[in-house]
Amino acid sequence: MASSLKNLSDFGNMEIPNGSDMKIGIVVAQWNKEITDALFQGAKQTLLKHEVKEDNIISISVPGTFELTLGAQNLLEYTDVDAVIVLGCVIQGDTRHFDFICQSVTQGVTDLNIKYNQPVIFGVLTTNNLEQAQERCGGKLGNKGDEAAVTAIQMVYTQKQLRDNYLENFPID
Ligand code: DLZ
Repeated sequence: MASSLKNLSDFGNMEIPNGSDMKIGIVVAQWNKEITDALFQGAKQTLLKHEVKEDNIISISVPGTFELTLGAQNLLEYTDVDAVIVLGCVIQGDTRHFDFICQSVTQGVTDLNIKYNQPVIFGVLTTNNLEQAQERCGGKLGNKGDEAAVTAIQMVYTQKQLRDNYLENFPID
């Protein structure tokens, strides 16, 4: 679990499916913009690397991490994306705001996965300080945007496989 042991951009020997037939939405929070811009660049470059077409990457921005859930819901509701990645960065402060935002977005994203039966990928950094966030958006611990992009591709692939195989074996008249 501890990300200090893992580089977020290192996928080892993992087989990563080809994304050329996938459409992916990305919602980016504008709070801590220096960090979330870097997360976005990581996610986008990783999607392109795995052959998701640039025209099939649809991105929108929202004010803060709290708004990521509604941003993702809007993409699921009004576009034909196969998956949505939410990118944000919440840094622990002196008050309990951190806890409420983290709790809200975690539950919100979980609920969307179930409600839409589509992958909504959690690319939110929740750190004690700015330095920890910098390490995880392209620093020495990799980029959580890369990890989120690979996760999106894997989840879309798995879901397509299940749908295609099910229809092949149990065709609907
Ligand atoms: C208000 C707030 C605070 C204190 N901290 C963060 C943060 O570290 N990261 C982040 O993405 N957003 C923060 N916000 C803004 C909230 O997410 C939200 O945009 C506002 O509360 C308005 O709903």
